Amino acid sequence: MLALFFAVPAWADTHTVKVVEYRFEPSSLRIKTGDTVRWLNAEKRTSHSVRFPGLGGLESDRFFPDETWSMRFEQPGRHDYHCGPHPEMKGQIVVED
Ligand SMILES: [Cu+2]
Repeated sequence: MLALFFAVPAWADTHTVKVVEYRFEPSSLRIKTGDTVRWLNAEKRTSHSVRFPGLGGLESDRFFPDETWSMRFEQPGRHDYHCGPHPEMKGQIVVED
């Protein structure tokens, strides 16, 4: 039997979180290890960022309406995040094994 291995598994998925009216939608998202999350700014004029206090404060650049920012999750666990300029905007990514 022939087995093939890829750095990025063929089954890895990309999920979209919409940023709209100062909320992350969905605010809680469950994904699999290796999946990518893409944040889409669906606002009319406000820019946002995504910041992970648990990942050493890793923060995206500000992204503007119709722009996206993507990140691939390699480690299982729960990753809480918030918007840099609007810390009251909160979300979480739960990465399953
Ligand atoms: Cu924001």
